[in-house]
Amino acid sequence: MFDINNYLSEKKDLVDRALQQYFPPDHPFFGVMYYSLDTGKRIRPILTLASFEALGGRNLDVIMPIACGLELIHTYSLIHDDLPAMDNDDYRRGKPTAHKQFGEALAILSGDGLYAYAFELFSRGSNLIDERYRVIQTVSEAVGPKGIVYGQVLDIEEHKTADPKTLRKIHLNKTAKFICAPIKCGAIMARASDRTLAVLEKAGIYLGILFQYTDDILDVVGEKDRLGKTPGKDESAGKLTAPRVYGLSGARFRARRFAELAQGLFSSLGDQFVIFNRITDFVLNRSF
Ligand code: GRG
Repeated sequence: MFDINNYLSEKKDLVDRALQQYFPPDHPFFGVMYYSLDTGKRIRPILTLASFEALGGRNLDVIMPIACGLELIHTYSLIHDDLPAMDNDDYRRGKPTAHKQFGEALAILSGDGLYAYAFELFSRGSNLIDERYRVIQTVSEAVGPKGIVYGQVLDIEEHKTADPKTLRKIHLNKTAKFICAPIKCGAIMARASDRTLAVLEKAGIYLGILFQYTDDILDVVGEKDRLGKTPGKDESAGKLTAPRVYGLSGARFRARRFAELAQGLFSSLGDQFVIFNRITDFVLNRSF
C-alpha cells in the first residue's frame, strides 16, 4: 500500500545524499554553508522530483542539481530571515541559527554563498539548455522582488489591522510562489506542454498558500518548541497570520478549501499526478 510518509522519506534521502555530494568537505567555507542546510523537510526539491517523474522524467542526474539548488535558495532565505535585522530567531531546524553559531557576518555570507551556488547548479549540464534557461527565469522571478523578497518586505511591516487582502499578498509572495516554482521546474525539465504548466502554476499557488496556512496554524497550536520555534511568536510579534485574520477554525476551514482547489487541478492532469494529491494531504495535515 502506498504510504506518503515512506515516499517523502525515500525522496528526502535521495536529496540529502545529493546535497552532501555538492558540499565536499575540502572547501573551507562549505562547512559553514552546509550547517544550515543539514536538516529540513526538503519539500521543495521533492516537489521538483515529483513533477519531473509525473511527466515521464527519469534521469536523476538531470533533475537533482535543480532540485538541490532550490533547497539551497530556500535555506539562504531562512538564514537571512533569522538575522537580528529581520525576525531575530535563535533556533532554526532544531539548532542554533547560523548567526548564533558563526556570527552575523558569516551567516550573511553563507546565505549569499548558497544563493549563488544554486544558480551554478541550475546551469550545470550541457544538455536541455533552453529548459535550464526557463528554470533560471522561473526561479529568479519567484525568489526576487516579485516573489519572496517582496513577501518578506510586507511580512516585516507592522500590521495594525488584520486585513485579508494583505494576508493574501504576503502568503502569495513569501511562500506560495516558491512552492509553485519547484513544481514548475520539474515540469519544465520534463518538457511539459504549456497547458500542463499553466495548470501546475495555479495548483502550485494553491498548494503554496495552503503550506503557509498550515505554517501559521502550527505557529499557534504546534508542539511546544517545534524544531526550536517559539510557539505563538509570529502572532505575538504582530505578524499577519491566517489565524489572526480568520480565527483558528476559520483558518483551518480555508486551509481545507485551498487543499481541495489544488487537488482538483492536480487531478485534472491525470492519474500520474495523484502523488500531488497525497502531498497536498500531507501539507494539510502536517504537524511540523
Ligand atoms: C530573507 C528574502 C528573504 C525571504 C525570507 C523564507 C522566508 C522569506 C521567511 C521564513 C519564514 C517563513 C514562515 C517563510 C515562509 C516559507 C516557509 C513556511 C518556510 C519554512 O519552510 P519549511 O517548512 O522549512 O519547508 P524546512 O526547515 O522544513 O525546510
